[in-house]
Amino acid sequence: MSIRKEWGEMAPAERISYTNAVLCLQRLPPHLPTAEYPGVRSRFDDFVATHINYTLHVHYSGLFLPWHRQFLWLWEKAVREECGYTGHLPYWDWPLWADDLAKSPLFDGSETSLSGDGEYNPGEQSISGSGITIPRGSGGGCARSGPFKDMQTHLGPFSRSLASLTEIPAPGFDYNPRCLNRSLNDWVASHYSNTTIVSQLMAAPDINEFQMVMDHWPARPEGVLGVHGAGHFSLGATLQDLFASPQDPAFMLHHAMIDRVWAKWQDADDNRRNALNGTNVITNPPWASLVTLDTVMEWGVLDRPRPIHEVMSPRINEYCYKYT
Ligand SMILES: [Cu+2]
Repeated sequence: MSIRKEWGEMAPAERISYTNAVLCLQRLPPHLPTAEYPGVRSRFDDFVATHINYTLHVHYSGLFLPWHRQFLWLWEKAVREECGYTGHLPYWDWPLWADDLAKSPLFDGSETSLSGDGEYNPGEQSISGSGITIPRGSGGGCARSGPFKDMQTHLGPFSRSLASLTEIPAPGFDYNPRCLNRSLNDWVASHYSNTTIVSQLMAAPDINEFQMVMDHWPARPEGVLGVHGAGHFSLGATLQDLFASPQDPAFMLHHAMIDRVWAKWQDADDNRRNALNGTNVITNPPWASLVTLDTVMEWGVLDRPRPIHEVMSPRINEYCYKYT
């Protein structure tokens, strides 16, 4: 049984070996063809492009939890088998650091962090939409310290508007090199990813309520960020990008926390183990098919297609992991 630990629980050397493995995936050649995917320049980008490819199916839908569970597992396998990492996937325990992200071992900008805040960008604006205004964060420019200070992101940026999207919008898979953008946002983290919200998730009586606290779909008129969105809006522009967000190395740790809470919630009651809701299309339009345990999911070049039932517990099939 492998154990996925919280970032701060890992020894400094273990953290560095993880970030070194991420940097290694950024140097390895991609499996996707660059002719068709000009922005895919590395093995790391294979994961980003795969996420872009399936974004319109695997968010705000019934595929969200199961698809990302397998995506994380494929990522963990890649850092281990292709880059020699011997640990397991770490997670970001949101409430521990929600009041002061810059002091967290994840984002303090040290060599043992995932890099910290970006340089101050006076042009960063607050974000308004769906009845909520998110004040700007404290950075807004490039991350300039820690392991990812020199990394380049290659894909995106995508527009924040989801209005009636039926195909992958511009810029698709174009090559657009930029730095890792960070803007730590304690306002988002402390309001929307605190202890109370994690307790609400764990106390959700059914999967509908669980997904509601996670993502607030359908969006509530008063404008509330689900804890999933809160993680994405806590760190800056790179992680906010619904399509290309796996370019921020914090993505996998944020989603590991989502997977952790889901797994613990599933384990708390037998009726929850195979609970699913929603469809296979973003925001669950009325014409989309409801997902079932037999709905088949895909990960492109990363994996074979799999029915949802294969991923409904961290202790079945190829899985054998748990979270601290
Ligand atoms: Cu995603």
